[in-house]
Amino acid sequence: MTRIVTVGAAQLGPIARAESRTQVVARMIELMRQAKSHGCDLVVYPELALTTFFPRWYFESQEEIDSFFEREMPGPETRPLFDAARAMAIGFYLGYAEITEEEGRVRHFNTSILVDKAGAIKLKYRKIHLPGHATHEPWRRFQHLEKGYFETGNLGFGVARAFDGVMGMAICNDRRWPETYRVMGLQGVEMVMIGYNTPVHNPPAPEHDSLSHFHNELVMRSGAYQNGTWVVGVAKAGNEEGVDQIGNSIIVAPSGEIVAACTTTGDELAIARCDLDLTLSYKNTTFNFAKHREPQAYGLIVERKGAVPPPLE
Ligand code: CDV
Repeated sequence: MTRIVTVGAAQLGPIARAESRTQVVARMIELMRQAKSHGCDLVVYPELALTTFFPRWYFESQEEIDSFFEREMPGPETRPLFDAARAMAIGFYLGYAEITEEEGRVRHFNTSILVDKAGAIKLKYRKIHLPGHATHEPWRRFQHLEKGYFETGNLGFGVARAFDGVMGMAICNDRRWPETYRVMGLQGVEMVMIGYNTPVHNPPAPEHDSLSHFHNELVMRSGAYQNGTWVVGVAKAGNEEGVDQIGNSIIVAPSGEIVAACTTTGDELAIARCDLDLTLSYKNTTFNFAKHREPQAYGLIVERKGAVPPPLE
């Protein structure tokens, strides 16, 4: 028996700073309707899908920063998305900025949730690899203040049983790190969903700009293959408030092959019938971790944060 999950990569075009959550949610519901009409079980939206990508601006006022965050999920403006999904019996991955009180203090996370067809939150993830910088850097054409506006996620790379498989999540910059896939791979993940906002221009390394699609595909294809998992990568695309985003949303099979892709820079759905049992061909052979991994021989010092080359002779 095969386990088919039909997935819609629900790419969003630019979201203006003036656009309300209600307007954005209406766009998301329209993509969800299209997905349902094509038989999708699940739609995957981008990172920070409810607003413009606000870390591109330096704000002095914490109140202004907090205006981009959700205090409850669902809240009044996001409930229509949950209601539509439940009415259509379709699940979704949603990225959003989360403000919460934990351990006696206010905390900010870049978060995603996986919601099942009945409207229940099955898994929550908080972004671990925050890119960019913590303080204002006026030399940049635009800011990338994720390290200033969010804390490092504290939920690890967990997985959950849902949609008849083992599902995992990551957010944007996480997709460039092999640990992301491997930690979930070691828990048997069969589908990793990843929302992202990636500008074409990389201010600290403009020589990478022309390679942005190549790198986007490289990391998700290798993460999929090396862990025998489906990967669904979904972008915010187009020119958002003067900053071009790469788009390039893709669905990748456990073979590393791209099986569906968005081709525009606007709201667009790319759909694939993902057979979760295709993961077995990789998990049971080349990447049979129990049989072939040799972690005791790797000489790893796991606590080390940076790369430390051996001393010169
Ligand atoms: N939102 C992101 O995490 N963006 C990063 C950029 C800054 C490089 C990314 O990895 O796509």
